[in-house]
Amino acid sequence: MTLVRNRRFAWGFSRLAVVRRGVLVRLVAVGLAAAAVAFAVAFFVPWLPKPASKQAERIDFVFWFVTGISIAIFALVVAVILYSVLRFRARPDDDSDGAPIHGNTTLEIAWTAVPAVLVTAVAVVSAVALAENGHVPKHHMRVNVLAQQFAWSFSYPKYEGLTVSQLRLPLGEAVQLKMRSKDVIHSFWVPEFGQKQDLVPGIETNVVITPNRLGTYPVVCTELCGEGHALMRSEAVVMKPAAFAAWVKAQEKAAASASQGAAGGGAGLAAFNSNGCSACHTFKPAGSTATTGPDLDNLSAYARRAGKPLAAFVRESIVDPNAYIEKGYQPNIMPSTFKSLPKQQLDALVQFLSGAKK
Ligand code: HEC
Ligand SMILES: [Cu+2]
Repeated sequence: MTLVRNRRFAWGFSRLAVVRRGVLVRLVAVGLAAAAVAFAVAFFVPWLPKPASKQAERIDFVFWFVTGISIAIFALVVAVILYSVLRFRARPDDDSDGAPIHGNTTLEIAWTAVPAVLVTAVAVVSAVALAENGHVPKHHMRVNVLAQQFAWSFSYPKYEGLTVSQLRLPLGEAVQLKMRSKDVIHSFWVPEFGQKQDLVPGIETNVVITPNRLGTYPVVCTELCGEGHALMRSEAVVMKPAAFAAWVKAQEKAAASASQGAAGGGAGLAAFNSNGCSACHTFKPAGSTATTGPDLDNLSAYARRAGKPLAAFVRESIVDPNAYIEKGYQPNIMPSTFKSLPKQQLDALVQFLSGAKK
């Protein structure tokens, strides 16, 4: 049994021009109800994180622009369908054919032209947002991002290559991230910043972020990059400019005092940070607190358990991470690429890790 007689349906709309006021009122009422439901679903469910950058706000604007148009069209379609299904359905005793009609040219022109205008508007708004987001302001800070299985490191050329495993940014200042990958394709994503950008071996990609909300946000690798992909996380901390400056000072001071302390400390600390070790390991002398790998403050205990002298154990753990696996940790998470580090860096690392403790 068909509920709607097609021809009756079309016939009904061919008379839209002369619809009675009562019909129009009902159509509008159903449309408004549908729009209200769609709006509630779009607006009251937190689909998107609260933006924390100018770029994310532009992306959000495009999103709401498209959503608004979609809600209006959804409401129109629901109103017309519901009304037609009820008003033009065949009565149980009605076996007659619908009236023969031949479409409606005005309607056809309208439902072709209106979507064309809307789609063009969406394209223009998106293109403008994309262009603005890609623009690098003249006054900006540069941060070099290095991705490797499975860690991030961030270095600040402006502060003599200060390298850390947690991205810290001053509020309100445009930052250009210049991104490189050491091994496979990774992808940089901070949901609150809106953008995603792949890091592809052999080329440099970049993204501009102008943070405009204080807070700590997750940095996520959003490209399946190997066994430790899910652990390839860090944090982006947006700080007040004064707090950021103080943080930079403190980092520089820590680096300076480390280089005066244990022999090789400066070089060791630099290697520890620039190779992403601090992204996975807690190690007090480096001020790192990551927990993907074992706490390196307890290295002597691990070495005893492995039955090896401390320095030899540390060296082996770096060049051949799977040789000894600490209980509670998995193999193949720590990168196996460090065996090709320059000898100087390797020596500095071993000294930094084994010399800094008793
Ligand atoms: C992606 C995370 C990650 C990175 C980056 C990383 N490690 Fe590790 N590391 C681990 C994990 C997980 C283990 C434990 C499993 C194992 O031994 O492979 C580990 C183990 C170790 C151990 C041995 C500790 C023990 O008890 O097994 C040392 C020493 C070490 N790492 C030093 C470093 C140094 C130095 C760097 C930088 C050059 C570094 N790690 C980079 C994750 C990482
Ligand atoms: Cu990755």
